Amino acid sequence: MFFKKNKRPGGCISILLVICLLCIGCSPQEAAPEVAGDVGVSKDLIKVGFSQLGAESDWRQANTASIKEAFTREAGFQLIFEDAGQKQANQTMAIRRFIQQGVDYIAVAPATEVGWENVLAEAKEAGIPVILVDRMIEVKDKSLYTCWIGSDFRLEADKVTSWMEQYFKLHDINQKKLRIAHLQGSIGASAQIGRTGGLKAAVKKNNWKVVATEDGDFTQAKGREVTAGILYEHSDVNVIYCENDNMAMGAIEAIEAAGRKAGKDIEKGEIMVVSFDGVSEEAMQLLREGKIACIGECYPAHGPKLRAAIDVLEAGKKPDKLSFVSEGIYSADSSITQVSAAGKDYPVTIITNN
Ligand code: GYE
Repeated sequence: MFFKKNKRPGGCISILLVICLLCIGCSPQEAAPEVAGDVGVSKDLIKVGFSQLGAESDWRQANTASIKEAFTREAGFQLIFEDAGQKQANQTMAIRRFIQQGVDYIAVAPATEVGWENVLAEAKEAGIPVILVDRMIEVKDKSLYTCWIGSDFRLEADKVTSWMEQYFKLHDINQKKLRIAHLQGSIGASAQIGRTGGLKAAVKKNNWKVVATEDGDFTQAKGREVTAGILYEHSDVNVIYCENDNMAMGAIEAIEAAGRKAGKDIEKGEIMVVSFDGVSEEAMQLLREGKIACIGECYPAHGPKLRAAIDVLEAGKKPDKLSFVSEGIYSADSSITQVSAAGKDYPVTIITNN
């Protein structure tokens, strides 16, 4: 079931607000920089409140940019953007503000999977459809959200571990000698849960050994900090499985600061780094240099799909409940051309210098 659009009295309120702001000699943009398209707002603009969980990674920044690009005034939208600084409590407050503001739609990129029942029940009560972007939530009552757009994080991980398995076999690497360090993303986030689940399954299947598991919170700084500690305690670590590229960048900084080398030749003492996203040029450059061995792609540009879902709702129809984006896997190493995950084969995109 999905909710009917709530026709808001907010248009008049917005016009009054603009007039007041002009009267006190302050431009509306200055007063509310994160409200796009509010100058001379027309009643016809569709008001969308978007609660972004933070700005922790390059992926996140690309995601934010895509949403801001899709929801412009020219396209007929007034976007109210709120950044929660990676705190779910801030997202709850943002959603409550959106409800008070009488938005037509609420979009949320949730920080963690649990803890959404109350605030989403309030949105439901107000008749405002909630669309989830990127991460999933765990709620018994699925009618608390209208639809979800995002990635299959477990599948991403299965592709990366399939690449690792093949690499070790093909290059005669003794898998009994693997000492894996695991850098997890923010605990409780779908991306962390899926990517951790994929590694755990591969560890079990192949009898790999994980010597350290740390929360790197998806940031470069934390990735660097925890890797430095891991290398200090476990000098035999030869693989670092990072749940995103920013943590991988931090891990590589720590590897180099410790006088070690990030690379695939683990028999010669290099440390193999694998990760996820493939969004920033910096990460792709590290991939070309062989410092990151492979990256499971995570597609960030959800703006157009979110807009398409709202268009469907505007037309009085029901969008698909779950909408997965399609993703691949990248490496600069040409020895592995495809991976298999969940019973399917996926080509590896070989990244070269050209
Ligand atoms: O992979 C990571 C980010 O939820 C898909 O969150 C997202 C993840 C992404 O911070 O870089």
